[in-house]
Amino acid sequence: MKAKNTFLLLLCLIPCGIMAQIDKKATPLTKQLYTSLQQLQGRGILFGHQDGLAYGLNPDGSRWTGESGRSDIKTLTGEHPAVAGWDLGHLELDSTSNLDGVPFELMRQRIIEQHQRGGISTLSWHLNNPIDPSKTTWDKVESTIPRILSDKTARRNYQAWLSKVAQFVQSLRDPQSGELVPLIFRPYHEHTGSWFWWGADHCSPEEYQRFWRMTINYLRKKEKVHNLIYAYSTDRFNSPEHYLERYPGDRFADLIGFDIYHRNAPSSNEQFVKDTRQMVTWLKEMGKEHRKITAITETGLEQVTVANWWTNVVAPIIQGSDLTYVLVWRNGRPDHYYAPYPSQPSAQDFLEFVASFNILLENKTAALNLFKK
Ligand code: BMA
Repeated sequence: MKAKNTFLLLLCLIPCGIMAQIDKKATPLTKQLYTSLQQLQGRGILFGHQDGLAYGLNPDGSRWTGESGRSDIKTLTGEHPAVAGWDLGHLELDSTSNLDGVPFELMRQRIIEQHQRGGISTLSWHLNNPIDPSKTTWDKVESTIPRILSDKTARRNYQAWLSKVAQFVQSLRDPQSGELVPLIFRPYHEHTGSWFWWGADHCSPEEYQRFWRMTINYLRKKEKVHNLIYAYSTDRFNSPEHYLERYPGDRFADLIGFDIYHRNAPSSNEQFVKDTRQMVTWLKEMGKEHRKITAITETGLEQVTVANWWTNVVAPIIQGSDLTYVLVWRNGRPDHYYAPYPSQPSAQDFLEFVASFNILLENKTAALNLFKK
């Protein structure tokens, strides 16, 4: 290409905010998905549900599990969620099921089906503590990250866990084309809080960043994983500086997002909208500046106790936000669920939310052909 043309191309790309993926060797499908998600910004928001394709709640509030082709969102709307959330916790222990009882074989199957329908999957990882694998993700063994960074044996043990993640994501292939399924990988989330062993009180910002970069480098370079889009997601934050305090750098994240839960509704409704709207505004600015796509990577009001929560609380937060997706947490138990199901008090409002606020479920997402070549 002539120098002048290259210059013109650059001129066009920079203001459009187009950013190449951090993994230069990403598979063509992964690159295509990332480009499609960039192009989607401002045009519609994908709706996600954690574990939504693995289990949920019946209209009488009891649990169902493992049924093929079922999800609570589909029962209510006729379509699966556009984004399926999954958690790899306990894969590192060689368990057959994850920490919430989802068999990894079922997860593998559902991720492939989700891809075949034109949808996306995202993976979080509530892993146990690599320094003492008998301790859960919530056990704060002193200085886990500093020890992994400084002690060779600890690092090797941790990297052996990463190899299991690599093996899992590299086992996800479209049976027709044989191509690897692209995924959004979102490790070490909510690290502005301190409830996980990688949280703010348990390592310095610099240690967190080094740990993150080592993790991504190991997956990319040692394990040659090239079907991941990397998501960096905090919990609540009180300024862009706070958000970016532990950010590993533009070469180590593709998507930036945050997790936020609504508690004490309805008295806190207004405050929640105000605070979350502020974070979404900052996120949009940071997304533009760093040329990253953005998402609310986890949210929800437990038991969706406000009947018009979707149109009255979520809608004002996400309007004009340019977010790529919003994911609600799992429908785990009758007292611990975040998505509506038929007969749930907010079910009607959810239908209105989807229809009126450009919320994309399975069908519209498939029509976008996010993986087109
Ligand atoms: C939490 C709860 C827990 C679950 C964990 C990891 O928010 O849903 O029950 O084990 O996420 O998925």
